[in-house]
Amino acid sequence: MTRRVLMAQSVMILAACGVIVGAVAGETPAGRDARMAWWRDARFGMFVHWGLYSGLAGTWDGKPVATSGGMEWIQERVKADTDTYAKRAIPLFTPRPGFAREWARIAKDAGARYVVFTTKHHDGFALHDSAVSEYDAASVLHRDLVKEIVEALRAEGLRVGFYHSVIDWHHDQYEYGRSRQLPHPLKGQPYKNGTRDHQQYLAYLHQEVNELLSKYGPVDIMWWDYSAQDFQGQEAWRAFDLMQLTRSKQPGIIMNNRLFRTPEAGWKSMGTEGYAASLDPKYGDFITPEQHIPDTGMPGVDWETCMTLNTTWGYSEHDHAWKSDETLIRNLVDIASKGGNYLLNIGPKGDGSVPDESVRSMHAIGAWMTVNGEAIYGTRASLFSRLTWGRSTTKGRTVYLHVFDWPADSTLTVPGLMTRAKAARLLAGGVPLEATTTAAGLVLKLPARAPDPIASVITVELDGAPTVK
Ligand code: H79
Repeated sequence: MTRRVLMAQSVMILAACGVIVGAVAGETPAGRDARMAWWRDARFGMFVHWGLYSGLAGTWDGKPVATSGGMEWIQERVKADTDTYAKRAIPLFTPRPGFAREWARIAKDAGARYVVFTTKHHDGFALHDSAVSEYDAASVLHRDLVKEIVEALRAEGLRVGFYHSVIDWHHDQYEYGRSRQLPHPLKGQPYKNGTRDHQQYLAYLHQEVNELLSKYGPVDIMWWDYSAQDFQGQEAWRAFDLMQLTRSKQPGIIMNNRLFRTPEAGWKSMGTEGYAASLDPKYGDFITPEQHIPDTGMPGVDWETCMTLNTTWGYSEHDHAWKSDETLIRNLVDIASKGGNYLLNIGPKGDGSVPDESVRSMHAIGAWMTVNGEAIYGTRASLFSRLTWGRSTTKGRTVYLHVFDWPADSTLTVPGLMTRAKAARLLAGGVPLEATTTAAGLVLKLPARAPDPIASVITVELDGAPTVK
């Protein structure tokens, strides 16, 4: 018996006993840091929600389903069974050639370092060519959309993540009656096909994931969605087996915490704001505040805020509540200053094209990042608990000051920063600034006008490791 077989057996025995081995068996803290390094440095990613719901665009029976909220949930919102939904949605899902290259360019131009896209959302429609499903892009369109998207993203040098819903509103063995908290369009109704066997759904789910991790080259992120307090983890998804499968196929992969819903896995409640600032790595690599930025950083916990540009994830023609450039850029800065990542969503239309407003917003972020990206990429959380005029990030002995409110008297104080400054300059154009260390902290003399009305960055090179009193 080889050592490897022995190890595999002991893992199985431990798992069977309910003793869970670490997220990556035998991974040291240094190994984990190395695996997480690119993601921690990236700070900014683009999320894409795109599937059958995109063509419906928030409209059912010729009427808006809502003017706000997630229209990727339209099947659930109108309580349609999967056949009714598919019949209406499939003819409207018409990916035009080259759509993925447009996404990749938008992400690249915005300064995003990675893209996470929906390989399957709750409606159950798979964007790849699946051997275990006929509810997939290959059966319906004779295309492998995952392949097209991955190739386009790689061509732009972007890291690739798969959003994969473990909730499934299509599969005829998915036992939606097992959870009161997880949504299903037919919730409360008896199974039309008599009894269901959730284990059959799980075999299908694992097989789909296996395909996704085997056929498209390296996958950088697996973004699971989602679990409930009353149905999660091993019971609901055979989660530890799913994670082990994922790691065995993609050793360097980074996974979120959504196969679980417990405090140890970073959850406080069923609300998407209900995160806990803790995460045992056996439940995933990062926690996932949704549509919400935590008030403070969380030392020792990796986190990523995912957020929409308007209020829906999947495209809706009725949602015009677009966030301003100021909000988006300041959100990115705020998140970086707290040591997190920003995963910002676009919802392409049924033909794959991206709404003009989204293209414009992503471009505005990119324009800011072209000048100021140095103060975001590869930085760490602020050394200061609160700055009245803006935010700060750090990189070694460099402190970046992101000024939101430019001082009227041209004097900026960084309270408590006692380390002497070797040099200070505006990141835009490199204009040198006078910097003096005083009893109150570092005092900078600024030009009268802010270089950027949204966030102007000042780089301060310190004489030694920063000390803040
Ligand atoms: O994929 C996106 C959402 O569809 C999914 N996670 C992100 C990344 C998600 N699942 N649950 N939730 C978000 C929270 C539930 C929000 C709800 Fe609603 C509010 C469910 C019903 C009201 C938003 C608005 C979804 C449908 C309408």
